[in-house]
Amino acid sequence: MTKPSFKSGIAGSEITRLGLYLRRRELIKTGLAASIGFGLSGLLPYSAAAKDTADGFKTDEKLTPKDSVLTYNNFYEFGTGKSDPSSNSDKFKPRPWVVEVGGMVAKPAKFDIDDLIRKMQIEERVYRMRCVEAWSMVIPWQGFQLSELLKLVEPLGSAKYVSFETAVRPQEMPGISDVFPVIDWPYREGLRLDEAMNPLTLLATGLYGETLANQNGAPVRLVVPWKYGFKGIKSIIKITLTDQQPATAWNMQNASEYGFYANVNPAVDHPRWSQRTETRIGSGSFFSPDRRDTLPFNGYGEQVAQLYSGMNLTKNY
Ligand SMILES: Nc1nc2c(c(=O)[nH]1)N[C@H]1C(S)=C(S)[C@@H](COP(=O)(O)O)O[C@H]1N2
Ligand SMILES: [Mo]
Repeated sequence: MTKPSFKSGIAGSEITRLGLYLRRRELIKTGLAASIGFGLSGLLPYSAAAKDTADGFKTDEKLTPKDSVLTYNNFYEFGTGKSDPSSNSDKFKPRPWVVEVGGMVAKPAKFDIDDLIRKMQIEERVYRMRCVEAWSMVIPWQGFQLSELLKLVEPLGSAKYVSFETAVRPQEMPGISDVFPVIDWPYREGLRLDEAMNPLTLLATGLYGETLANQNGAPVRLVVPWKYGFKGIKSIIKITLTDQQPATAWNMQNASEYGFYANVNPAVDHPRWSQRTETRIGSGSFFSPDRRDTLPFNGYGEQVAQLYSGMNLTKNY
C-alpha cells in the first residue's frame, strides 16, 4: 500500500480518499481490517459516501461519533449498564465462529464467519438507529443482506418466519451469570420472512470501516433500521426458518411492553414512556440535548410500510 499524500490539493486528496475507501472495502472483505484498521482511521476522519438515497441505504445525516457507538451500548450478556458491554467484553472470542442456518430450508448449512464474509458482497449502509429507550444514532455499517444468506440455504415454501439466537458463553459473557437475569438466555429474536428478505435488512460484520467490536455484536449481528434497536440481535450463532412466529427475548421478558413487530412508531407509546421523540446520542449537550421527532418506521416508511398494509400497528406493536 502506498503512503497517501494529503499535500496534493483538493482533487488529489479526493482521489486518495476514494482509493482508501476502496482499499478499505477490500480489507473488510479479506477480514484484515481489524489488524490495520487503526492505521487507516488514523489517516483521515471517517467519511462515508453518505447521501439520502431512494433505497434507504444511505443518509447524509451527521454520523454519531465512533466513540459513542463503541461505548454506549445495550448487550445484556455483558451487563445492563450502557458502558458494561465495552468494559466487560474483552474476554469474548468472536473467532473462530460458526453460524448454523437451518429449519425449513432445502440446504441447511454451517458457515464459518470468515468464509461467509469472503463469499458475500460486503456493502456499506448508513442507517438511522432508534432504540426503544428513545435514543438514536446514525451508524455506518458494513455487512451483507440477510436475503443473500437465506437464498444460499433455499427456504421452503412452508417457511414463514426467521428466528435468531445469540451465543451463551458464561465464561466469556459475565452478564449471563447475573443472579437475577433480565433475559431468559439465549437472547432470541425473530422476523417475518418478508421482513427478513427486505433489502434494508442487514447482517453487519463491521462499522466505521473496522471489524465489528465485541460490544457491538461481533462477529455478526442483525440490523433492521425501521425497528426498535432490540430487534438487532448480536453475536448470532443460529438462524432457523420456521412456520411459527418465534419467541423473542424481550417479548418473553415483558409482553405488554415489547411486541414481536417492534416497528418504530411515534403514535404508539411504550406503557412507561412516550415514543414521540428521541434524543440523538453524541450530538447536543446535557443542557441542550439534540431532541427530535421520531418518524414512523424510523423514516423508512417508503421502503417498508407496504409490508404492513391492512395490519393494525397498535395491536401488532
Ligand atoms: N444478544 C443481544 N443482542 C442485543 C441486545 C442484547 O442485550 N443482547 N440488546 C439490543 C438492544 S436493546 C439494542 S438498542 C441494540 C444496541 O446495539 P449497539 O449497542 O450496537 O448500538 O442491540 C440489541 N441486540
Ligand atoms: Mo434498545
